[in-house]
Amino acid sequence: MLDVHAIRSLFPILQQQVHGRPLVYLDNAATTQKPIAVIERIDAYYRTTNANIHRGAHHLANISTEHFEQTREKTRAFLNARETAEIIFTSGTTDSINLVAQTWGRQNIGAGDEILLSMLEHHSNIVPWQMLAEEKGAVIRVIPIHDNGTWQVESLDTLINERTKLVAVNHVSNALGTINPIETLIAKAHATGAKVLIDGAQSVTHMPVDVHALDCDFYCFSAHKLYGPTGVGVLYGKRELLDAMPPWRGGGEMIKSVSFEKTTYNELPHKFEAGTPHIAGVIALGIAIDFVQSLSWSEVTAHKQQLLDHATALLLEIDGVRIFGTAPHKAGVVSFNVASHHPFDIGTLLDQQGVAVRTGHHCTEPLWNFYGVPGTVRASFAVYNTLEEIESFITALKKAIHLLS
Ligand code: C6P
Repeated sequence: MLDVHAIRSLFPILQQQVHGRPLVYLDNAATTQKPIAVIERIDAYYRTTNANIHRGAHHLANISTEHFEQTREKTRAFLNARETAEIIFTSGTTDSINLVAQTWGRQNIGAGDEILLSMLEHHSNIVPWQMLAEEKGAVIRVIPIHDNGTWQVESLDTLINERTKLVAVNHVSNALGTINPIETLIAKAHATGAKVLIDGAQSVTHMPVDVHALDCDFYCFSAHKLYGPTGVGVLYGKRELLDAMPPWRGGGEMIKSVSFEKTTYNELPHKFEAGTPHIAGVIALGIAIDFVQSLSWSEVTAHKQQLLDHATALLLEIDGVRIFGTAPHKAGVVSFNVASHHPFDIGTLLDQQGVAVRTGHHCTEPLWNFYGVPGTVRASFAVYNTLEEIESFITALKKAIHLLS
């Protein structure tokens, strides 16, 4: 089994008290905490090798470039992409999705074409497509869900048709934790020639991802949900698609040559990486990937399942609790409301007892419109959470309910 206490000792932030109580951090779907090795790598970069990459002919620039490119190779291996040219560094999942919408999307989506999303999408995987659809006269369609928060898979046969140009869905729902059957969807989409973008923001910490085996066309994630720094994201794309896509942001690094008459563009992946990137952040993502790879996936998923099962069982013992998202396959997320208490009130009272959760719509407003509630309280788990923390959370929740009643 996972040595959770050894893992916890690697995360300095977890050792502190909040409002006089030991911190119980259950807001991991929003962002995970960072192991000391990630924090120290950022510090070491600025202390010893800070220099702009890919341009200097000097020692520090060469070392920084080498370390930056090492993370690209680690990311390639982590996702099992075929080549490093298929790994683009962005500022996060949101940025990765916008990149695809503004390049592949503007090039390939026209009037009357359909973009298929699901009811479970984060705003980051809705709004960029709406903006594109508005500009092009394209149509957004939505995979409906059952009450338990799973896709109505049978609807895919009619929703995916010859007008569907793109299907863009998340692998794991941030709001409910549902693990979606993307393999089935990818096969159906490809059968009609549609491309598939997977929003992997919540999946890369939960399970091994093999983009080659999945055969998805694009896969996006954020470093900060994978124990890495904020401000760094990844876009994986199949080389043939990335090669055919026009660049998006113009500037340094993404060009081969510039004159006032004509500019030619750089090779992949640099074509999509205009300007100075978050060099320290990308290098530290490499350390975050090392951390995740040092753990056993089967132990990580088993541990998170245990946390989820324990939290779910204890929540269901409390009068008035309604859990949203009861899919048979879930990642470590539990979203709930208690009677008519406002989620924000519950969250505030939990915070006062040192328990950090997220409250509100979790950037999935259409989903809460489906359930007819404005939002929920959401607890989300990471490898460093313990069963004792789940119990502290439930004790604090009971106290909060008592104070509100
Ligand atoms: N979800 C949450 O609390 P960025 O902000 O670009 O790193 O990630 C956006 C994003 C996209 N898709 C999914 C499925 C996500 O969960 C998120 C981020 C956080 O649920 C912050 S809103």
